[in-house]
Amino acid sequence: MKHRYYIALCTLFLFFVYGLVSAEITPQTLIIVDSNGDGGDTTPGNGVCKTAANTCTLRAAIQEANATATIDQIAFNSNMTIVLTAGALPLISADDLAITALGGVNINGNDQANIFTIGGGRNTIAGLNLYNTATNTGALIHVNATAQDSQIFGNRLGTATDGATCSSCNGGYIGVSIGGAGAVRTYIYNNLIRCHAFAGINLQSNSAFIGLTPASAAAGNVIQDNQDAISANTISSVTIRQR
Ligand SMILES: [Ca+2]
Repeated sequence: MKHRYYIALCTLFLFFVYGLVSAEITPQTLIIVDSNGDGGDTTPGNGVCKTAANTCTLRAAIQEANATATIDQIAFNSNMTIVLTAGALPLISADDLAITALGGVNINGNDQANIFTIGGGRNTIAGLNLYNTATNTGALIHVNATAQDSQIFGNRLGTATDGATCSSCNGGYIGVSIGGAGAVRTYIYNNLIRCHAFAGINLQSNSAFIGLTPASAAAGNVIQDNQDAISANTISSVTIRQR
């Protein structure tokens, strides 16, 4: 009898502990990329970044973040070099997503037209090294017409970690392009932007401003404080296309 009482007590205790643990489970908000591979997520939207190789790649992380509203940050577990062998990274359609590194993550565009395309609101790309996209089209980061309040800062755009020379580290056609009249308020600051065949920053918006905030910010883009942002580009530093 005493033994039964003990088992019942233990069972109650286990249910109590389970209740405490399960009550603390919250939706995932951070994805950690742990692989420099380029495979996609096997099941976007299930809250877990996982490729067929049981890894989490940047491509899979973006797919998962696009499909899961609670995810707001993608980070990396170590320095790494990612080569895009499966095409440009997926359009960032999520809102409030920050993709951040601390200067040791390289993304080799492998001659794709773009590495990143931002299409959501309040997205951030920071601390990355991007290079080696096509020399006759596209941009390392393209901010498309549906993007709003994008933040692009602390990146090396056109060189790898070691700041390789332009001849050995191709910046591609454009560093950052802001396309279409719809892109609203793009903040580009404290980036090193160099070695692009066309332009460091290319503004295609009908309402674009450099270094100041327009009185009406509804359709304006702000570009400021770039370190050596535009000096090394061979054709044009900044192009502003009027309406
Ligand atoms: Ca998944």
